[in-house]
Amino acid sequence: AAKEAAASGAASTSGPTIFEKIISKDIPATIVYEDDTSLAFRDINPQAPVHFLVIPKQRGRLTQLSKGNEQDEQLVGHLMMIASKVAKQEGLDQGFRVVINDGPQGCQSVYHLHLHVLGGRQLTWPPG
Ligand code: DGP
Repeated sequence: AAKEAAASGAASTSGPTIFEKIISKDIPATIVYEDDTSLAFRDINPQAPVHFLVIPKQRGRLTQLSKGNEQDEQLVGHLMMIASKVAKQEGLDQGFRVVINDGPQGCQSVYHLHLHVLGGRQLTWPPG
């Protein structure tokens, strides 16, 4: 927990993130879905047999869910539907979890909005 807090505490909350380089294909990622507005790719540090992230492709605007406004409703809804669509594509027919970490206490480490989708094992509740 201390490690996670340190990691999120050290995260920069402004400027380009590593995800921008994944969007621009400057650094590799295992992409599982892409369309005009969104990208889904496997998490580099998977917490379940299936663990991918869904992110908006628009550059550096929405850093975290709590910074969103009415203009982002359609985008956030789209990301949610893509999460479900790719979960199906990944064979998660027994269930899965969608998570958005927001801010330091939410343990957010990359300040580019992203949905975590986790599945492929029995998940437990509550999360840490
Ligand atoms: P969060 O703590 O919610 O901000 O999660 C950020 C996630 O991003 C974390 O689970 C690890 C993942 N991640 C960080 N850097 C990279 C990267 O370069 N490639 C990939 N595929 N995932 C990354």
